[in-house]
Amino acid sequence: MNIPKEKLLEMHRAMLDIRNFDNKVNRLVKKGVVPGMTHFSVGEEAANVGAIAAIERGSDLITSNHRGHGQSIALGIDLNAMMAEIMGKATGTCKGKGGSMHIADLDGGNLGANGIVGGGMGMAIGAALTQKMKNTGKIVVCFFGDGAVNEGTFHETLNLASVWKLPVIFYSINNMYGISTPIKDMINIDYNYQRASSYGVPGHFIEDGNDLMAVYTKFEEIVKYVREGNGPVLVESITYRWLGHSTSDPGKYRTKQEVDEWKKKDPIARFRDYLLKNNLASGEEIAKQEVASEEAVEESVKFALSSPEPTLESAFEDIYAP
Ligand SMILES: Cc1ncc(C[n+]2csc(CCOP(=O)(O)OP(=O)(O)O)c2C)c(N)n1
Ligand SMILES: [Mg+2]
Repeated sequence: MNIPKEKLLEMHRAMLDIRNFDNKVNRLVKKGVVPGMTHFSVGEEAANVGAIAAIERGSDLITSNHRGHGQSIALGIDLNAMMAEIMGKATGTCKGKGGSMHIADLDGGNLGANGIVGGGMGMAIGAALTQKMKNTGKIVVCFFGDGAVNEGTFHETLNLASVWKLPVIFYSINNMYGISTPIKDMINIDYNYQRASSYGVPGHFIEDGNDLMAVYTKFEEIVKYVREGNGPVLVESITYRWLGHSTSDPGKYRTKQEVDEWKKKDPIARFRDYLLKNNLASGEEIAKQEVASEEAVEESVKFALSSPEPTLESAFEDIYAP
């Protein structure tokens, strides 16, 4: 594999930022500094970063779901503005009116996170139709969880995207639970990607979604296929969330042993070992990134804490499109 070193380190850094950022937000929620519900991407870093590293950042588009921190960071959002948004500050990406579940970054190609399970799918195919009609050459990646595949919109949008041959990748990050319900109790097939054939689209499976290189190489292949105008693809990767569904989850539906087993498959440690073993980066370079990432997250907290609250009048702004 011939991936420039700069790109490898960029992916490593993005995974570190996701982990450090979300662990920090988790601590801030517990301290009462962050209001509202938050859903974390810790443990799912490779499944997010590998996919986004294969698209054209700043040009291609994504939609995401309630667990969107990982995608936003992988796409290169400004961490200060993201932390401010999560704290409801005026300097946030949505001027503090969206919070964790509605992070959007239109300049970066992030059409927005979404609190409605399956809610990003209609947006994704609408955006994909625009790209096709305007011949922009851009593609859309629609991120969702394993729990979203039994929503009606999954079937409707996959079908329509297939019929209209839209440039969209439907990407199911399968962390094996929808809140407390195991996926095996929700579907009577082994995996979600197997549904692709019902809609006449190719289905792809990434068995080890904690292997960054496996996710990235599979996505490179899929992105090329979709960009060439061949229509949509459904892809699924298997990973695991280390933390609760949200900050209010006591986690009684799974054992500590199961969580510990998955922690041994840590996507960041594995990629670090891969870089070192193959002489693709030095220990010093990696350590430097680890420190820089922690500093950037601390900086984002300082920025957010010292930012102003939105004014009362701003509640009436940005409601209608000009
Ligand atoms: C339409 C709708 N139904 C139910 C919910 C409540 N809900 C929030 S997250 C979630 C589970 C989603 O599971 P999954 O898609 O696997 O994503 P994960 O949280 O595992 O990343 C549910 C049922 C909702 N937000 N929207
Ligand atoms: Mg899930």
